[in-house]
Amino acid sequence: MRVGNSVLPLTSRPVMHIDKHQIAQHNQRLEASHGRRFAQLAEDLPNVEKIVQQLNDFQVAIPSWALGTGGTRFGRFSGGGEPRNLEEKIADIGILHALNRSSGSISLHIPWDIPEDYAAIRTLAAHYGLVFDAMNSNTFQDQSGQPLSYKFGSMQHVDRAVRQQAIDHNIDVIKQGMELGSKSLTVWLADGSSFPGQLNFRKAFQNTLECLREVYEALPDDWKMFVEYKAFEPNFYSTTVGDWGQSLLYASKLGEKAYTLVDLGHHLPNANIEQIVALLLMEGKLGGFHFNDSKYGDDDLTTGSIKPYQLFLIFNELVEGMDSRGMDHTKDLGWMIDASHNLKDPLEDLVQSVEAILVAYAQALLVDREALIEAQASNDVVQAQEVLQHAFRTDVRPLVAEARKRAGAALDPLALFRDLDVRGKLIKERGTKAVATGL
Ligand code: RM4
Ligand code: MN
Ligand code: MN
Repeated sequence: MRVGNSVLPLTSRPVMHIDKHQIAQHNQRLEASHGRRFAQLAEDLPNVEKIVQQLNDFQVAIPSWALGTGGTRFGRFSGGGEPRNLEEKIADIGILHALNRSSGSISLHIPWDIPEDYAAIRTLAAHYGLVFDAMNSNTFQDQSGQPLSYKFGSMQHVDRAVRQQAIDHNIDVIKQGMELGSKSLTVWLADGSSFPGQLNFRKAFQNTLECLREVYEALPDDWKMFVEYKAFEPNFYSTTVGDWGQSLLYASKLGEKAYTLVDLGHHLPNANIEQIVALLLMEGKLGGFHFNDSKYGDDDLTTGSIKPYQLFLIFNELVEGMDSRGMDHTKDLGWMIDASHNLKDPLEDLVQSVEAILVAYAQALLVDREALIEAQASNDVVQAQEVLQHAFRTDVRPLVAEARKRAGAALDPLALFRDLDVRGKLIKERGTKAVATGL
């Protein structure tokens, strides 16, 4: 339920905010023990300054639909104090960014968060040091007042009029993004079929390609289009952009502004995601990344909560692949968290996800590349494993904390979030019944 969308007048701007003074006080309390742990680690790392700088620069976008309680089709258990509109979502990400200085952008889902006053929204975001990351279109739900239904798909649909509606929506999302300073569009299609025979696969593909082409044509020159794939759900027999091969096929046919987007939860069990990432990077076709973790499918759990080693292995390929192409780690790929917070406080969950991402990134930066190349060249399987696991088993948390400290963020964001009783204050401000738009 959306409760108004206008920019808050100054008098009713959020009272909950974290100031520099509170962060400095918190850091002072932890400084002695942090300093010891960091110094000890730094002693063994000749390139520690570079790594801390890289961690400092790394930013992960937060989706506007991740600030409220997530639900399943069986229920939703809100913890209260959820952001009631786009302004409050921006304020929440502002809190997160103040705590960690690594969440400096927001990714909008249209029509869950339609900005009414672009200039005011941009100003508000800038006030928190935030910019607008990828725009996300939504043709997987019917909206009230929408003339045609997406029940049987959007871009794949047998009816040209439905396809046109999906094209128009995506072009509208691009226009909104241009107003906000975004530079990319993520298209995730729920299109597919749930029963054999329901769909002509070839026609579904061709219809989808034709629609994506029209959207692609509307893309400004300095924009990217991310084609996100997903193995199943909501359709259970076939998905029209079902895996990285299909996504790559669309992206290749569309042109150089189109890329594949990898969402960690969108693979069949045991898929070797690190290999997928390596090959997409090799082809210059990896564009964006959605972080989450899972045990079974698109579980959307906290990043790094189930398979931290896999996350490290993926980052290992990302770093290796980006470096081999001379890519900028912070700018050349779109990084975003795409999780759902069913049990945890969404902000605490996001703090944990960002931390897990930075830890895996730091571990990947520690990998002794020369030793690994040498082990590979001599088929020394044992040594290759040693090299990787040495990095993985290094406790890099002091590096991540040091990067945060230098950026003016909290040494321990979660502890500070709790010490300041951020959620309690948000509940006081917004009430226990506040509901955020999203899934
Ligand atoms: C999908 C996919 C998309 C996200 C939606 C909400 O499973 O991950 O990226 O926009 O969920
Ligand atoms: Mn996703
Ligand atoms: Mn997903």
